[in-house]
Amino acid sequence: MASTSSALKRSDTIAETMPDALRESRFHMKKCFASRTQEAAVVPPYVAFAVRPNPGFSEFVKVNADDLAVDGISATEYLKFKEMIFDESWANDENALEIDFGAFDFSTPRMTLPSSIGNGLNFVLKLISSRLSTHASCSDYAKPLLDYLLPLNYHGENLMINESLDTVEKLQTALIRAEVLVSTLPKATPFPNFEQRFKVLGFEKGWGDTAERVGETMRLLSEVLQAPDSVKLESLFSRLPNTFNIVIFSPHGYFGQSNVLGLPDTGGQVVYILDQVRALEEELLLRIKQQGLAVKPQILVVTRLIPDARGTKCNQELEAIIDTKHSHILRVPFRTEKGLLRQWVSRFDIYPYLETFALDATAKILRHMECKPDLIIGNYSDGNLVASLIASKLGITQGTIAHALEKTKYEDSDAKWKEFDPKYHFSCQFTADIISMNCADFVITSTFQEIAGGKDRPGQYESHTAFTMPGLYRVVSGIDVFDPKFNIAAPGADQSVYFPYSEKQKRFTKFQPAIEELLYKKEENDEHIGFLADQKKPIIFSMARLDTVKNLTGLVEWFGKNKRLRNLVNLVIVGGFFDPSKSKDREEIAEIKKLHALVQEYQLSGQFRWIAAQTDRYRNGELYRCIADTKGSFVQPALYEAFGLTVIEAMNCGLPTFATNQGGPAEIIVDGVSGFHIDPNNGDESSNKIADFFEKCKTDGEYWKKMSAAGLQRINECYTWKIYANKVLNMGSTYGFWRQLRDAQKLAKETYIHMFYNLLFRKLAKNVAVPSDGYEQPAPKA
Ligand code: UDP
Ligand code: LCN
Repeated sequence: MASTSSALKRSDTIAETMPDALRESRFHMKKCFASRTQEAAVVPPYVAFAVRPNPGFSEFVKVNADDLAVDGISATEYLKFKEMIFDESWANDENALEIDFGAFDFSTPRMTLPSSIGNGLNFVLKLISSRLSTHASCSDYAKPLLDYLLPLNYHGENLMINESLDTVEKLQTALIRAEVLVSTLPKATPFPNFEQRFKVLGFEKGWGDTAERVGETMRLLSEVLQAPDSVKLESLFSRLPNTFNIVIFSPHGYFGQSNVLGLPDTGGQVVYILDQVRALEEELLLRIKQQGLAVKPQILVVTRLIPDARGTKCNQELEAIIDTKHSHILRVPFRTEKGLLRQWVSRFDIYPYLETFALDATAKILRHMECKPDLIIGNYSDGNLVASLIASKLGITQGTIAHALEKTKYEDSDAKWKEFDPKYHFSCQFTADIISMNCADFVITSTFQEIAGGKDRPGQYESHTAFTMPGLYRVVSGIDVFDPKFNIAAPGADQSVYFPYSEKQKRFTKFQPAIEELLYKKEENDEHIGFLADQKKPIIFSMARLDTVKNLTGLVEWFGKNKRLRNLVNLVIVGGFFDPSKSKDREEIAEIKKLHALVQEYQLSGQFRWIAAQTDRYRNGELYRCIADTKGSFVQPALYEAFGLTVIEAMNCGLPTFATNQGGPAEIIVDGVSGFHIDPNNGDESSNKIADFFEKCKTDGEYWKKMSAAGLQRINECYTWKIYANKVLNMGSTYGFWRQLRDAQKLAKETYIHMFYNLLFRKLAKNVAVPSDGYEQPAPKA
């Protein structure tokens, strides 16, 4: 725990200040414990505290109840106190298995400023420039960069430089000559016109499509070779022709393009991955064109093939991704010795299949792409594990994404793992998570809080810093949130679907009659119940899966209770089914029943419309805009939301948005500037905040438009897929070089991880039951 120990060295550590404070002021101590203490383990005569003075920092102290002596303790000591409560003999076992990934990172410089968390790329670029300058006195200071450029190729054809430029000096001299040549040409001269003259100097394709672009790229490289700096390095890495083929793993759920949203384990992650692919392909095509190459990029989303596909296309092996030219979904079935599994399996039960899936997927990917991918990205625990296995086997740069890690969702999910394991198999999942976090060259996150949390709540990654599963293993250093592998690249919303209500000529008018019915038709049917008597009122709107955490029932209750709000607006929600017997999900059934009860209790008839879950994103886009036409707003009331795609969809459509202050939306929206935060645990305050807004809109004719425009401005500045794709491709390129610079260290860590995987994960995965029937035999090989 490199970061934590550096935090402990500060002169105002809790351990140092607490004894005085205890003596002097009970008030201050109470305040300290109440606001900063995450956990306390009482093992008389000690009380051990895990204290979190700031996001990303933790300290551990023990207080002796007899004499109030306070001592700082290590993570190991603290975790042992905690274990005493759950499994005393394990806590006292001198040989209990302890995992310390940090031990392999001692030579990796760490960031120290909390404000740098999530901006690892920037830091790594600085590290690379200092590495490349350290040996500036000797001639081969930039050798690692040359060694990286020399093998660049596409299907065996050299790119950028050929083997004649095998020393840095030769490269520098040739660059000067080539720059002179290029400077004599008109800027727009196409590369093929001077390709032959370039070849003679040792240069190949890939520098640019025109003389101007080629000249710029050469100048960048010359400047980096002379004196590297992080800005020039980033520009250079964004131009290198090193990424053409990308594989994204997302095995769980129903991964498809239609009729899948709302099926078990299938939500915003699928929307995210598909939009991500479109954005990455667009950016790749642009980069390839600017590199002057005629290469077809390929992006494959590799998921599970489900023979019992429930009316989806999840039983198709290959499916082209809509609105892309070269990207596909490749589905690979789960295979056991009994055959190919036909049915869907929950993401919690998925672990026994992943190793064989990774093997089979590798063969299919290599056959489909006819080469190794350049970049592998995993999604969620299962996808990340598979990505790690394949990336380390093939030696490929790896990024991971985890939209919502499970560990923080359940209290004491680590210490009580034995209780949870029969249903959730957290022993497998948390093991898979720390394996892939440590394997990954870079981690893509959507928000800062996902990494390091907020004032009161630890981040999803932060919760893997030190934890214990008594009887299994104790992690004293799982991941460090100051590791420069962490990057924030927030997703966007597809702007060809979610665009402002005011762009009249683009509006999907064909949906408007159906939407008019959806919102206002008095008769109830399978798609909508309830009705809106006063159609002139603005609508407050929400759309989500009908999970407890999404809190749609909370919103309905707030509305029901707030007369002022009910007088100002109507409420429309989209989610779930109306008939609880149609659902198989316990949580959803409870929410459906609760919604019906709330409609009765608060007599919402005439002011509330409930629309069933929707699957057509084009119609949904127009629905958001129709709500904007009523001068309404979007409300996202979740108890916790990891990111919140609906928030940015609504803001893209120009809907002023109120969203939960618990999780990602608190970062997406600047409260009172580009929308509003609401507290899901304080319904009265939240519903009054919404009512205040609509009252103000009545007196200030411009207020609604002002907030709508401010939301859009926020989106265009920070939350677009273009920004995302650019960042992620720069990560792939830069971390690809960085891993090469740290080859020996990476190998040592990989060996440790491999041992951990082999000795532990495989055994745990074997303990997860697989269905006894429901298999089919694979087709004989052609
Ligand atoms: N969505 C939908 N129909 C519904 C409910 C949600 O198409 O009935 C879409 C919504 O537009 C968004 C995604 O599902 O694109 C939900 O993503 P979000 O990040 O808000 O939540 P998640 O479901 O991933 O927790
Ligand atoms: C999963 C979630 O729970 C949402 O908060 C995210 O918006 C979605 O994935 C996409 O990242």
